Amino acid sequence: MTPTTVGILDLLRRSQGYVSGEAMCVQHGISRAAVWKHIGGLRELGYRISSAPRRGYRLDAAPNSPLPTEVLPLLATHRFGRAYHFLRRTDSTNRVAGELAEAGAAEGTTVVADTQTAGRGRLGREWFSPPGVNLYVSIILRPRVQPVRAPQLALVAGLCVVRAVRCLCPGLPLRLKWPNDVYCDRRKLAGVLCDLSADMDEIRHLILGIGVNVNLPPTGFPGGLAGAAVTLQEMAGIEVSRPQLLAGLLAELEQAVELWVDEGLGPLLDEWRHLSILEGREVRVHVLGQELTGTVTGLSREGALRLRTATGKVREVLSGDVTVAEW
Ligand code: BT5
Repeated sequence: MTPTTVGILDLLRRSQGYVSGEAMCVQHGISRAAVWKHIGGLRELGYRISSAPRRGYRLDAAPNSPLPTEVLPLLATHRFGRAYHFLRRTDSTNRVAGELAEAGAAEGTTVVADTQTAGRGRLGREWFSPPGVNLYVSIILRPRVQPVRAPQLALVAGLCVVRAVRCLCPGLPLRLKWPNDVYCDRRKLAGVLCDLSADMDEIRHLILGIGVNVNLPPTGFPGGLAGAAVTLQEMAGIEVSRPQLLAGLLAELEQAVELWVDEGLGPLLDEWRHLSILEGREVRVHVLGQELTGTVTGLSREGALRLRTATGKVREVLSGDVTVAEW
């Protein structure tokens, strides 16, 4: 979107009713034909704009889309989202953010896509990323912490998703499944993917990727996910604003990540444990090709999953994939 298109949108937003084409021409030093082109561009992005002879143009509705023009005015952050890259379609926002990070992009740089053609989960799995309905976001982090702490960020991010969702949709039965899932009503609502680039003792950058199912109709999931995945709209019974949810999530993340860098997981642990769906459950954990079974006894201060095995030994797992034997 060009600065002139943004300026025209601003004019429309600030006016209660119609804005004359003439006023737009004068303000931006452009022709009538150019105004028409910019209005067309905004309509293509989903802005509903009426036009009436001799009265001009009126903004009737903005799209429920994480366009920069919708998200940036809502941002309450200092760094997160301040450099904001919106893509209508890409393979994976984590890949794009990774490239930007390699090229030196600042911490907090945020990449958002309306749809992903190769959205990634962990361990080569896929993230279903249809257009027009959900959130797919990746944020570049450069935390000054030891690389061994990096997996903790998935826990921090999951908690931030819960906090941001609660602000817009209070009362939902949101839970966290170690290490990186947000659940609602025993179905997966959101997932977190951290891509780490590090030396032995320093993190170069970390890409924090988050996918949230927002307004997809329940029938929109493919066969394998139906019954296992859930959306906010289905649970809350309302269409949820993607720009508001994203702005809220970025604010939660900026605050929580700063706290985590300074003080570790400690200040966040009680809330996390309270939301954990795994406490006391029989689980199988896949770690580096091995399978551990046992009962979850909690989370360590470092964010490791504590498991009591059949022999009574307590094991701590730093990262892995958990399957619950029985809900
Ligand atoms: C995750 O992996 O949960 C991490 C998902 C991260 C997605 C974001 S979107 C923005 C950024 N860019 C990317 O390319 N990725 C990140 P994992 O724990 O491995 O879970 C993957 C599994 O979740 C899949 O194998 C499916 O079973 C399930 N799944 C896939 N798409 C889903 C969806 N939209 N909703 C719920 N479950 C889904």
